[in-house]
Amino acid sequence: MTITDLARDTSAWLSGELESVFAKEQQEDITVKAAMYSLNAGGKRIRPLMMRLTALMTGCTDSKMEDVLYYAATLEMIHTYSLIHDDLPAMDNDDLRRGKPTCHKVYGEGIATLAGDLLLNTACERLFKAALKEPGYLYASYFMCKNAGLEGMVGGQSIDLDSEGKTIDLDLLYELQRKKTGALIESAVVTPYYLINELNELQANTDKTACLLRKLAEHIGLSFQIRDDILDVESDPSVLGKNTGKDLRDSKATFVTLLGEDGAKDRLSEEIASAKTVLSELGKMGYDTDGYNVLVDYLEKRDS
Ligand code: GRG
Repeated sequence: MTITDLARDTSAWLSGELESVFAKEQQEDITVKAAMYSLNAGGKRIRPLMMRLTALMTGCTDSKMEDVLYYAATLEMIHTYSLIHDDLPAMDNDDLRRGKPTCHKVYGEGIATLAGDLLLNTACERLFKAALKEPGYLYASYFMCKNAGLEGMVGGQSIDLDSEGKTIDLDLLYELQRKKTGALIESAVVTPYYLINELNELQANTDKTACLLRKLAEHIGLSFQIRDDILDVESDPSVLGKNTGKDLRDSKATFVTLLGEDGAKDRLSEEIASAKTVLSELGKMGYDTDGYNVLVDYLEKRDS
């Protein structure tokens, strides 16, 4: 099994669900067109890939797998909304995303703002709908919403914007990244297990596998972000599908600006090693961790 196999299988698994998040008759609406433009513009689909891996690793049945797919598409909608808004002139002001012109470059700022709103709102509708149909999914739906909000991605972005041009310390950088990037990755790694076992909050906080999955998510999230910071200084836009050198341009604090390139690479190696230690603990519990080991190896070296 290689990362290419995993990415191909995930993309095939996800594509039909993503095409149908808006009904045919809704697809005439300009905001829906803009949302679908960004949703289907490609992207690594790394969060859905993690959701599939957790589901397969923790013994998902076929019928539950359909629900994991529904939640995977929903998380990809939340992620895509964040990218559309992040690219707006009022935030990062970017014209290239996923190798294509950004949403506002194609549809204008107003429609792009609405497209992001629509993706987030529709994602929340889907989470409510799933929990109405299956009350055992209520905590999983709540968890995914919460991780997108102030305790998660929005909170991280808020610290990020507030820190531009300022000197921040490593502790604040960790908090920023844990929220901005780590929270959605935690949703990806953990939610399938909550769904499969229909866990409530107390069970989610005490179950041994759930605790290990959250630990794994933390190390994967940091590995992902540190590599992202390294790629911003080392990569080429044609490979990365987005512009590079932005962190320096915007005077952003990153693992590279605070630790230097070598220091960031050392931190990345430590996070990868910690992720592997958690995987070996999961392995000792009888879980097949091969897929996650392939993913973690990829995160250390990914070039896009
Ligand atoms: C607007 C609330 C709000 C949040 C924006 C996503 C985000 C928060 C900012 C984007 C800037 C950035 C570099 C974030 C950290 C890493 C990250 C999330 C990169 C993009 O995710 P990938 O690499 O993208 O998974 P693809 O296109 O492959 O899906």
